[in-house]
Amino acid sequence: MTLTIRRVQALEILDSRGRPTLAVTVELSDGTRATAKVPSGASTGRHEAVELRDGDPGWHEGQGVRRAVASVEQALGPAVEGLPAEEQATVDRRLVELDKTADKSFFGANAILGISCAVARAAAQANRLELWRYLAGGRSPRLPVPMINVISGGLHAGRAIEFQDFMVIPHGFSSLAEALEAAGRIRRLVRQRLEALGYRLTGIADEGGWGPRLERNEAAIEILADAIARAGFRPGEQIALAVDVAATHFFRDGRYQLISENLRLSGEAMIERMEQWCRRYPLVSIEDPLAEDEWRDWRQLTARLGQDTQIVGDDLFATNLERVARGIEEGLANAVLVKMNQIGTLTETFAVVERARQAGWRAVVSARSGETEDDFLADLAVASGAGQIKIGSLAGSERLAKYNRLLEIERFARLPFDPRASGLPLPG
Ligand code: 2PG
Ligand code: MG
Repeated sequence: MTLTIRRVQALEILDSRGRPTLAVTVELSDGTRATAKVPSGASTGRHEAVELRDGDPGWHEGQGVRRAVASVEQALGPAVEGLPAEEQATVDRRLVELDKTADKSFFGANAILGISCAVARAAAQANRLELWRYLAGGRSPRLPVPMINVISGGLHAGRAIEFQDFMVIPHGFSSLAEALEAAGRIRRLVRQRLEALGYRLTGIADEGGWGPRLERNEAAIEILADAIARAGFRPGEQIALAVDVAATHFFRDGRYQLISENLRLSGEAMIERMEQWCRRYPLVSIEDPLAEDEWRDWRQLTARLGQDTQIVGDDLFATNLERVARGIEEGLANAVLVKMNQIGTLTETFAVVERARQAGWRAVVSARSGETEDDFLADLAVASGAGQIKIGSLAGSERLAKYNRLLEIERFARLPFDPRASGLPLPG
């Protein structure tokens, strides 16, 4: 008997920043019920699908999502009721068609994504399949290597420094459990080092990293490289470095405004800085080193660094298939960051990973800076076979839920931890 969608409900809940987001619950014809919770970014790109907020100043300062909740229950939900739950593409297409806009601004990508994910989870549950296995279908699942945030700046840390994420990639380990243990050690050593240098750490940044007010952006990467050495690893050999510059968010009037360093850099100067960092440090992945619409500079940077370094487009592509396709044609990068809520449905998210793969590009499945305890992302990363995941730091239940889910998948599904399969330019 075909499993159909019987009912869709939604609820306004709070995310890791204490801001409203949606939880969507789907009930199927066999009585199965499943819920998905929607993430939310801070450093959002201009080309992302629209996250609908109420704008009512009397409720969460305009950040409420009660209109999106109403859309789910009164328009989108009823329109997918009766559809076959196992036909994700059909359900997603119906949602996209109903919205009619290119950027999902009518009903909101947050409302649409909640339904898309909850339907998948319910269908997996009804089939008694692990979510990653259900989502994988005919794809080859893969345990991803994590990029783990240790130091934060930009919009996630009160703009103490401008570059947003300084991360470690623990790749020289035979299991994810060992890789996480090593990253945890680095995180603690970095804290000790920062305190020894006189920085007072009174809290953590939005993704669980430390957010010290360093005097230069490069200091963050120096401190990371130093901690890796102190932990007894040869930098690069077992643990490599990655950054998310998130450059769009400090680009004004044609210049990258580094207030912490009292500098206003041109695109060319940013490219030179990245080149220098690649020479000095075991930096293997650079995300959004340039602003989202500076295509000429992106092409330049990729031509100069792309051979040995992963160049990831986040705000640049916004998980949008058309933008990724143009980026591939024009050689703007060599990897894509994949965030479900930048585009709004599971089907479109998988299409982006697939397009990247066809082009020989890499893909990094990523959380948002505003997250919930939902661990869907871990299953998505495994199912997509992307090979890389970015969740944030080893702190906060909204991050740990996903790391812990990956540990569970590693242990019980016996998927091997094989960082080489990620396509990352790793040494050796
Ligand atoms: C990013 C993400 C996660 P946000 O820029 O890659 O680090 O941040 O969710 O704020 O866009
Ligand atoms: Mg980013």
